[in-house]
This record gives sequence, C-alpha cells and structure tokens, in this order.
Amino acid sequence: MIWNEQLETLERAALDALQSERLAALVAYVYGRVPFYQRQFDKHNIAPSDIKDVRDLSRLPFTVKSDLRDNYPFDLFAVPMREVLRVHASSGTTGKPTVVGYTKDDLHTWAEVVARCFALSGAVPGDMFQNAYGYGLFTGGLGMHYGAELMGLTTIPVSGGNTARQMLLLQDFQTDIMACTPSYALTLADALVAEGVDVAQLKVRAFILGAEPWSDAMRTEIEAVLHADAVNIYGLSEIIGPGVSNECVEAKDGLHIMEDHFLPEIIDPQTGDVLPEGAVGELVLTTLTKQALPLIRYRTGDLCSLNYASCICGRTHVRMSGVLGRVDDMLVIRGVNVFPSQIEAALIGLDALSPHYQLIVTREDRLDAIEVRPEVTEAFFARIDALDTDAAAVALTTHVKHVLREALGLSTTVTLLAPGEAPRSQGGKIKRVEDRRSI
Ligand code: DLL
Repeated sequence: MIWNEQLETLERAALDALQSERLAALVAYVYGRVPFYQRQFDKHNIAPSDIKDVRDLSRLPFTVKSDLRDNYPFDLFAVPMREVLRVHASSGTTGKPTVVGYTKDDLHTWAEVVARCFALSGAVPGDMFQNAYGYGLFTGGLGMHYGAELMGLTTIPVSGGNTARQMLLLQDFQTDIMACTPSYALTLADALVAEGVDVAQLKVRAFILGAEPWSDAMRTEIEAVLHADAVNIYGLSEIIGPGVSNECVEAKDGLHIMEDHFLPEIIDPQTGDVLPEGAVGELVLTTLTKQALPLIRYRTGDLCSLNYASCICGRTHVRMSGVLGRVDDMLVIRGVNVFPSQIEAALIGLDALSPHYQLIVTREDRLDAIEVRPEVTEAFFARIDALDTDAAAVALTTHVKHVLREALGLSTTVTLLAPGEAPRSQGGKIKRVEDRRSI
C-alpha cells in the first residue's frame, strides 16, 4: 500500500510547484525568526524575496553541523520554547550533543513520514511491530513508535539490545515487522541460529534497517538467514530522525525521499557545486515544512546519488542510493579513495569469513595505512590450529589481501580474527572503524 497516495504519486511538475511554494515560505520564515539565518542571508546579500523557486535554492548558503553546535542548545529554534513539545539529541563523538526540537505539527509530520516508511517496507495496519531501535534521546525509538501507531500497528516498544528478550517476543508475539540497526539484525540472526530457533517458522515479514550504513551483500545475508525482506530506512536527527527516506519493498532499488517535506541536492563535498543526477556526492537537505528547527541546505556528510527515474512501485518521489559512506569516513590511502562499505562488500562473499570485521586506520610517514581484520567462521576456526601460522589460515589471509587489492586497487594489511573477536552491535549503532591517525 501507499500511505499517502496523493502526495507520494504527485507528478513532477506539481511536486516542483509545491516545493517552490514551500521553499519561498521557509526562507521568509527563517529570516524573520532565526537570528543566525538573518545574519547568513545578510552576509550573502540575499533577501528572502529573491528565492521564489526551487531553482533559486543553490543561491542560499549551506548550514553545517557546527552551526548547530555553535548555537547550542536552542538558539536555532524558530519558535518559542513553549511551542517545542519534544527535544532529541544525538550524542556526537566530541563534546556537546546536537540538540533538535519539534512542535506539535512537526511531531505530526514525523509520524506521517514514518508511516509512509512502514508502507514502503510492506507493513499494513494491524501488523505486530517490534521496535528494537533505542528509546530515549536517540530519534530511532520514538520516531518509529509514533509512525507505527499512526499507521495502526500493534507496537511493541522493546527498545534496543537484550537479545534473549527480542527472540522471545519475535516468537511469542508473532512479530510481523521488526526495526533495528542492520548490525543488530546480524547479532539477532546469529543468536537465533545458535539457539536452534527454526527461523523459517517465524512470522516476521520485514526488517526495517537503518541508522548506519550497510551493503547489498549484507542484505542478501540477512534475508537468507532471517527469511524476511530487509529494507533500508534513512534519516538524521537534524532533519527529523528516521523517515527522511525509505526503500520500497517492491524494487529495493534506492530510497524514496519524502520530497514534499525534504528537498534534496547532491554536491561536490570539496567545491560545494551542485552535481547532476546520478553523480555521487554529499547529500544536502532542506526541510520544507519543519517549524521548530527548519534547516536550509543542511550538509548531511552522507555520500550517495539521486535517481529521478520512475519506479515500479508507482511513487514519484526521487530515490537516493544507499549511503556509500560519510564524507569524513573517506580514507585516502596512498591517493586512493576508500570507503569502509567497499571493504565490507568485498569480504562478505568469502565463505570462510563471518560478516563481522574491524578496520584500523593508521598514519605512518604521512601516509594512511589500513589494516583489515575480518573474523573467520566457527567452521573454519574448528579446522585450523592457529590463525597466524596454520597453512589454511595463511592461504586465507593471502586470498583476502588479493580480493581487497582487486576491489580497492591497493594493498592492505590483513589480520584474521577468531569468532567473536570483531565488534558486535549490542543494539545501537556499531563502530567498526578505529581511526588511530589522530592519536
Ligand atoms: O540514525 C536516525 C535513524 C534512526 C535513521 C533509525 C534510521 C533508523 P542520527 O543518530 O542523527 O539519526 O544519525 C544520522 O546516521 O547522517 C547517516 O550517516 C547515518 N544513517 C542513518 N540511516 C542510515 C542508513 C539516525 N540507512 C546518521 N544508511 C546519518 C546509512 C545511515 N547511514
């Protein structure tokens, strides 16, 4: 089903007109209400009345994450605090969290876009929904929760982690739809197999996976073990949380962006120039309807491409590719651009390796070096004496290096890990890359 048939199948010309009208209103709104934007516009000699159309968008300056931090906690809010009914925050690796806020209408918009995501993923009203995203300041838990209730799903607010309980609920409550991070789906799959659960007998039809990057190869693995569709959901707190875009289960070929609410562009992260359809670059989003925290040309740091071709599901909204990496994740190893996602895609085809791995990045003599640490399967581990000296392990190491050289065009150091040694998701986002360059 399509949740909002009228808006999700709007012809391009009508969508364009709606976006233009909303953009013009947004620019006047932020100029009048947010001192930061007033200063930005004045600095760039832009009057709100200059922006009449989506084609004027590229004249506006970007907003970046540090703008939110510099205005910590609430100074970018465009409404008085008494109209802010909810705040969330993302932890951030250094210092203060990034704080976001929602008015009553924003909370409604959020539930609406998430309900669309459920429909995109194949959910229907009446389904049993197990929500294994974390509840709390993280937007995943509550964001999915209210969208599910709006759609009319029976919602189990189990939150992240506690694998034994997740397994129990999956079986006893006859869950139809489950949402969690893709790395946690792998943890769950391992645990179900280890407990001897007959996964094919579970009722679950779809896993809605996001909040961190994952590859098509990982999808194949998850779908095979869990006997369900694995569908990609994307979002970020600054823009709204989960619900910015979601794949349709029919095509699983790109994530439809809720274009009546979020206006996307792809830019060259170095120059800031807008790139043509199909080119990979940094995703920039403008919120068209947000009231509490409207953002203009927000640089997400996420790398992907856009596809405006029509989709077999009937929706007209543009599709973004899965996120290929973060602008700040891109490693330049001896002049070659490398993303952790490429390494993952290359490794997942090898039988002797589990889907778990770790990457260590170091810098020696001003050159980045990368050590790849894939974990071997239990079956392989049982056949060898030692990971570093056994002939089969040495041969595997050589083979992995070869596969990586073919995939990335550069040589890496490879160290095999025993089963269980690579980082696992305990329910939230996983950290697989350890960057020792700044230490
Ligand atoms: O992760 C919101 C969310 C919750 C999305 C649940 C999907 C499901 P933040 O914590 O602010 O918000 O992190 C946002 O996570 O800029 C991406 O780098 C990454 N991310 C989110 N979804 C995906 C995805 C939530 N499907 C940051 N694929 C974003 C790849 C993703 N990366």
